[in-house]
Amino acid sequence: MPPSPSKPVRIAVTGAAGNIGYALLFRLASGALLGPDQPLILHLLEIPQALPALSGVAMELTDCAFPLLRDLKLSDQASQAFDGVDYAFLVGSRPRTQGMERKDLLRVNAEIFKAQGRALNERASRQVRILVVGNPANTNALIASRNAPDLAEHQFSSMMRLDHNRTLSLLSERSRIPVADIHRVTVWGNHSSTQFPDIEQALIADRPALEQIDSTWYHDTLIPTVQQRGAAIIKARGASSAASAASAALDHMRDWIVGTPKGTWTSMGIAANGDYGVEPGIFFGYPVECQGGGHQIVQGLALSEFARAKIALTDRELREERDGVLDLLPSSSRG
Ligand code: NAX
Repeated sequence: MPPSPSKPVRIAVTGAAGNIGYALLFRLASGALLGPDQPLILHLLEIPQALPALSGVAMELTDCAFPLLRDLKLSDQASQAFDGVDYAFLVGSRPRTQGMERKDLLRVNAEIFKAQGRALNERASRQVRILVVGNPANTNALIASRNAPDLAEHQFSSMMRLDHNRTLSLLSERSRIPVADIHRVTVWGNHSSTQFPDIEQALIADRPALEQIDSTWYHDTLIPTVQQRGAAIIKARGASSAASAASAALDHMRDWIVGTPKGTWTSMGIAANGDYGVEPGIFFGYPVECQGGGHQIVQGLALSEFARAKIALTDRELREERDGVLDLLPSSSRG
């Protein structure tokens, strides 16, 4: 018997004509997120100037004749693009241009994510899951979430998974143990150079990582390499990491939907509730277990003084980012 046709799910991608969009859309349409039996409709949002480029991407998607791809909707209006969507990848954002201060970048993007939060609140499925990739991702997620009072805070997340995957991969290279046998890595805090890739709880082939990895390499090589990896890729490639970011976005969303394997966890930016001394409300990279479509912070980890200091540093940066956009943050009371 052929599988019974299931209802298509609706997936929004913003910044769909950009680099990450180009790496993400074809994998989504081929079933990389929800498997080979789940049809989907892609809702693609761009700014008006990028609609011609987006129509080219749409032609290519059509030319792939993906059996799962039932429809494509292109728009420059967030309210149209988010209509009824079950999943939203918020990738599009304004890049930093020459002479632009970091705080100006924060402000222009804050306005974008305020408007998109409102549109998601009005138009998305009530069960929508939202992943913010566009930088500054953690604070953009905070803004979108606070401007969507009818959706729950836990429906929003920001991407730390690229940093998490980079950490796994460096550990694998160093220990010569496959990535699949490395567990309990965490990237805490902001997706920025203050992030803290933490291997103090990690297991490599079921044994503590710190018994196998020397602490000098951990402190002086692994941490700065992960923190600076984005810049290193731009320098080498002349363009930012797009394929690995798209892959990480799929990993993030898939774990959220399907669950993290038993005995391990992933890193996700989620609204802090004070756990591990982090300022409540800010979106912070935490060790997270996903189950039954939800996520929760891993509890009870014993943190070293070194880890606490690193977490405090990235927490401080996120508070400062939040303080720069306070006027765009309605109170957190939700409907
Ligand atoms: P691109 O500049 O190639 O693409 C961005 C696209 O977003 C453009 O096509 C632009 O027209 C569109 N856009 C701008 N404003 C928009 C709006 N209001 N609504 C809809 N679309 C809009 O950048 P790309 O390399 O794709 O990166 C996208 C974002 O991901 C950047 O902010 C980047 O910094 C961020 N990243 C985040 C990562 C993370 O781990 N959280 C890692 C990768 C990446 O650096």
